[in-house]
Amino acid sequence: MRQIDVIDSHTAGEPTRVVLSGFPELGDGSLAERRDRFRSRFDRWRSALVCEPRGSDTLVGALLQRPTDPGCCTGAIFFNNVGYLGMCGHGTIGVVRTLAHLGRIAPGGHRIETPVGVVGVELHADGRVSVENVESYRCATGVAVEVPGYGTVAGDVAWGGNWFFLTEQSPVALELANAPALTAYTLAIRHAIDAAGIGGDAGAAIDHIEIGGTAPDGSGAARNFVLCPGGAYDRSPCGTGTCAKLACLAADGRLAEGETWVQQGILGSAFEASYRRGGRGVLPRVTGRAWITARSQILLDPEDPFAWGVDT
Ligand code: PYC
Repeated sequence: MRQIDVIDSHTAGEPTRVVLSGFPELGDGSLAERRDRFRSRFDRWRSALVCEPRGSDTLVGALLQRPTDPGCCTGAIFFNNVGYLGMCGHGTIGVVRTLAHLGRIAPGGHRIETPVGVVGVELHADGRVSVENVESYRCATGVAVEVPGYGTVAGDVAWGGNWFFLTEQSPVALELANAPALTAYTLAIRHAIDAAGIGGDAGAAIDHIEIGGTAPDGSGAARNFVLCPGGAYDRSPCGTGTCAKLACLAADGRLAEGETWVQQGILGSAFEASYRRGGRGVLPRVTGRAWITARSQILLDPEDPFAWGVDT
């Protein structure tokens, strides 16, 4: 049987599975090249690691890699139930917490290489983790799309390490009880923007839909609902989605450089975020916390008909 060593954690409720060893060698080259090799030659390992029966639609995998940049403590390739992510904010916080759990890093600043660039991270003495993400920016504003059953929905297209369509229109309150309705709505938006040919830079597919609003408790706190590429909603406030949101807030003059933005997700758990100005957009910093939930060995039994995962 093949054995793969993993550590599971959750960041603000959203799970991450860090793959430590037992994965096939992806060779040299940039993290983007190795991500492409992972996709073309070893994709069934992705589904074995994060899909049922060992995982779920919400689980994000993080495959640790030798960095090409000697200043980085590790490289990481993020993947989910349907494919690969450029960056993953909650996943990066999970990776840092995992490396700390293993005694591989101490509190302080570190760097992690991803397929979309190097990100800075800081492990705080109290266990919180800050991520200094790749530059995030808005590439289109006031994009209107006809969404069958919902009418015209207007929003922005922004990059936060993944591509997002962000709208502040929601048919229901942003609360967990409405997750099925919010999922149906955001899926309908995604189909509509695909059908309308709306994309990010160079027509890149927009695979995350983010609704921004306020918490239903009357506090006025910012809350979001984020649909992930595989149809599940992010249980956390979505790190890259928070960065895309910062880029839009900055572009609209609604958040000043250095000001703190507290972003709740649909569970009510929160990230704290701020930005510095970048060349095209903003250089975001997002802080959150992850907890280790399991250390285990994934076993791939050649006799098991579902050894390589089930695409539900
Ligand atoms: O935290 O960036 C994030 C993320 C992306 C998809 C799920 N979580």
